[in-house]
Amino acid sequence: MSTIALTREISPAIQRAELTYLARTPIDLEVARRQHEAYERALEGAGCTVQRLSTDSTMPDSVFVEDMAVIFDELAVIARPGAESRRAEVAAVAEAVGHYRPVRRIEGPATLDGGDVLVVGRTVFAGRSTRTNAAGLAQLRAIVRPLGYEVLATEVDGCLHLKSALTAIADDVLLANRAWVPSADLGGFRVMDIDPEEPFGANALRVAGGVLYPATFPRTRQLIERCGIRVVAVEMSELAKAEGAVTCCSILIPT
Ligand code: CIR
Repeated sequence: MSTIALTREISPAIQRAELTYLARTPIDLEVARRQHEAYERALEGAGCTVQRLSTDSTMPDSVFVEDMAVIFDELAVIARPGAESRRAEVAAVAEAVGHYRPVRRIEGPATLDGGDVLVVGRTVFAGRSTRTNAAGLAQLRAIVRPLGYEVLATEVDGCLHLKSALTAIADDVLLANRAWVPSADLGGFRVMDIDPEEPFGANALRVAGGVLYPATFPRTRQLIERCGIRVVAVEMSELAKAEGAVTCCSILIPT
């Protein structure tokens, strides 16, 4: 089995990226591009084949490709981003994903961002956030429940997306900042809590043999490693200024 990692160029307009919880600070485009390339190399190092989509200045947030689609074994759900400024990003991602999976779409007025959906085996954690509304969750559930997925919906409170607060680091282990998903039903999963000094540390990207993880959270990194999980550290400091993290910058498609 091989995995396609769909990525997307950083827009020259990244300075105009959507911000919800952070104040705007200048992003060094060259540094951001270098970090993004290193991220792509790390994905290749983990055995993925990177397929990078192009962008333009009408799509400031296009690098955060994860928000456009959610991949299941059987199909892909094409999102309808909660931020109107991001809706132009959908078309090219849907087209690319359509080469690998049949696609189903979230239809307006429902909204859903891919960053609010975490698939772990047959369990789907789905967050209601400033981007994903109840209708979006209902459409997602209607698409995947007949396929045998259990959807556990939760409120996201205090961060942008569900995956800012919750990701998987192994088949049966979640990494969490529970302060941002206080009412979440975490199923029967083991939960590793982030180090309290690193509130943004719950976003890890699972790839073959380990996780890609931001270099900026050494305390949580140690906790993950103590669990016997291999961590490949990546620099995400520039894209973090646009509220991006490691899962946001790719869509992984097992083929
Ligand atoms: C946004 O606000 O949509 C972007 N500036 C950041 C998106 C990050 N995506 C993610 O967490 N999945």
